[in-house]
Amino acid sequence: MQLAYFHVAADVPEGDRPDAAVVIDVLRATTTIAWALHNGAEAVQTFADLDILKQVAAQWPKPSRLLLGERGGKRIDGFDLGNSPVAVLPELVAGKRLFMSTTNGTRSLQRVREVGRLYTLALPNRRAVAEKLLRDQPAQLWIVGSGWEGTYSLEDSLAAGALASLLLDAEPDIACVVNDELTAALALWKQWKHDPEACLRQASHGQRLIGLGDHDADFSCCAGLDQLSVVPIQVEPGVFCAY
Ligand code: 3SL
Repeated sequence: MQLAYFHVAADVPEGDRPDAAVVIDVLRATTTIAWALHNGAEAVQTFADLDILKQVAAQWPKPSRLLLGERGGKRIDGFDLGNSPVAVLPELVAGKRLFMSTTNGTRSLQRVREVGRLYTLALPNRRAVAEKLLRDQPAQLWIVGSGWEGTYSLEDSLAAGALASLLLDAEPDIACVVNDELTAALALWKQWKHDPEACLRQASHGQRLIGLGDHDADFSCCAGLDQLSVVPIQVEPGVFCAY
């Protein structure tokens, strides 16, 4: 299994397609997706473009849909929920389709939506995704971060290292690192693995969220390692269901 990490969607090579890809947006889109599916959402349908989201969502029965998302960390006007993983409670999301758009995470997902096997990863479902990959055995795996408006993010790199470290430990003779970005992510994980929340808080997007108000519950949720067994898997373009 060849493992490569790309900091942001724009770094993904054009015209190439791996056997599998994992998209990460630790703060907070892929953490919210994992918790929403764990809490019984029927699916999370992701959009980079807000107008398309609104058109598609309008065709879904109103009682079984929720609009969820943020721009610049703040809930989008008229949407039911922002992008907080602690807000996707079972009593709100169970049985519902969540129509989601976020500043960076859903753009990354859009960039690799043609990949045959596409998953989302956050720290809470890191082990579940790793175990699924070990069963699938893709020859080539892309791990794709979301960053912030095209720039590097510490927290996505931390999670890329966290995933790769499990895969390499499980299969030292088969899994191999093929780019320096992933080597650096592994070093980052080694540095922060005993206190991932501190890393999330130090990250520039962590600082942005702190500047927007109290996000303590979000930090603790997003940093909670290996708590969920859910693997969000793309079942049709942009639509993720629990595996
Ligand atoms: O950038 C994104 O896609 C979001 O996850 C950012 S936020 O944490 O919801 O502000």
